[in-house]
Amino acid sequence: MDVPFWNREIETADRSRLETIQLERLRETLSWALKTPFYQKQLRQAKISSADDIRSLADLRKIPFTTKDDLRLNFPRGLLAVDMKDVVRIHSSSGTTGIPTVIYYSKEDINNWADLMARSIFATGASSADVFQNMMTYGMFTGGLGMHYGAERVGMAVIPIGGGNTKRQIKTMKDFRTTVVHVTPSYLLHVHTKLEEFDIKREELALKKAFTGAEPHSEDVRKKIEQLWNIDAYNSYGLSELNGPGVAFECVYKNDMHLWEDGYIVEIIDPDTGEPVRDGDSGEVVLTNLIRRATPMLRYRTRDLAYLHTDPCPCGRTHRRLSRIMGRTDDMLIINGINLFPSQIEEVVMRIPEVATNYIIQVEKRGDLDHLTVKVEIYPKLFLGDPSQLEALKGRITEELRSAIILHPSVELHEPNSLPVSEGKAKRVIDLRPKE
Ligand code: DLL
Repeated sequence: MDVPFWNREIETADRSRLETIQLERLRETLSWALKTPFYQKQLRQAKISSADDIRSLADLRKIPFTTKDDLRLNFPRGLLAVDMKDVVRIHSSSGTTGIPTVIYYSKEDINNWADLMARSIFATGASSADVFQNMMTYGMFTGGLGMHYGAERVGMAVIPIGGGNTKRQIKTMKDFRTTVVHVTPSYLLHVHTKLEEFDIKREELALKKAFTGAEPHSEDVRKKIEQLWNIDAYNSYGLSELNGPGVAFECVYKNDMHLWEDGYIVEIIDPDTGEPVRDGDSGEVVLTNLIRRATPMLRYRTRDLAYLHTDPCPCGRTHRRLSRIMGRTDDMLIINGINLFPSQIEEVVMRIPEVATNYIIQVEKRGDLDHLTVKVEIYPKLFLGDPSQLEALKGRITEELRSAIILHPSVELHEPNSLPVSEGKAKRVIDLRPKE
């Protein structure tokens, strides 16, 4: 397989070289962090007063974790390390609690981020020959502008269409002969259901690749996207606190995401104890940003659950690969005392060939007990057949769910496009239980 590199030297650097770079950049990041009110206090408590207190990568563990609450409590300038005149971009998110977080970027920070993005794009084999439709929301969300700058750096023809307006998305794909899209997986599946309605056939489009990310999705969702669209889909991971997209990205081999270790230090910890897990075990992803000056980020607890591959990738890149995100420490549902991650349900339903592209998980109280309902869309032709077949399908889905998750859910079958859909990140779980 042809393995393209944006920066071969750094992407294939051996471990000791990468670690040397990491230590040097960690020390720099620490000195920038010490310019912020938040880290001054945080590091003083940990008895760290200068970069000299970090002599090896093992010393990273002396540094306390940073959490989303720290960012919220120190809004708006508690983590700002440079003068406002050196800031060229601000991204902010409001999140579910309504208390915002903010990330500032200097010119150099944007430059570094664009480079990581360009490297990620190149790793998939995309290039300046591609027409790139950026279907992620622009604005404060980092998925739009973050990817945009990387795509321009690669020299792609960028269409900054942003999220939503499905008809326009499809028409634009056709008019400009789009070859690569950047989109949430759930929205890309939804767009496929609309091709017929807008009278456009897949063969009229030039689409070859999709960069999918910003929300959890299983390997079966990737397969569904690839089969329905007849394209290659590459998983892309990132979060606003660590720039945005471009933290980890799949290469042409599509066997999980290279995490750019000259830009970030990754740790996998046990979320309960904060201690590192054994090599290859899963746990919470903790990230330190090595190349951002305006808002340094040390040991950020992402709440995302994943593991690191320990075996090398055939592409020759030495940067370790992060698995698919299996869930978040804060999206676990407790149903009648049983722990359940929404991804466990997705894995079951998306494997069933009759299931189409969308599903919803609903939890409610019935008397004293929690009740789980899984609503799935199925392909329309199934509604035309014998109703007993629908009953049989429902029974099969219920049975497969029951054996995978122990709980006994109700299953509802719905027609395509009847369940709510989002043009950005999907909202899969509706929890109607009263808040305690
Ligand atoms: O979602 C940044 C991004 C944009 C990544 C475009 C990829 C593509 P936030 O809005 O801060 O930033 O949300 C970050 O989304 O902590 C994960 O829980 C989830 N997430 C992001 N990418 C993936 C992925 C952007 N590939 C949060 N798989 C993260 C699973 C993902 N979850």
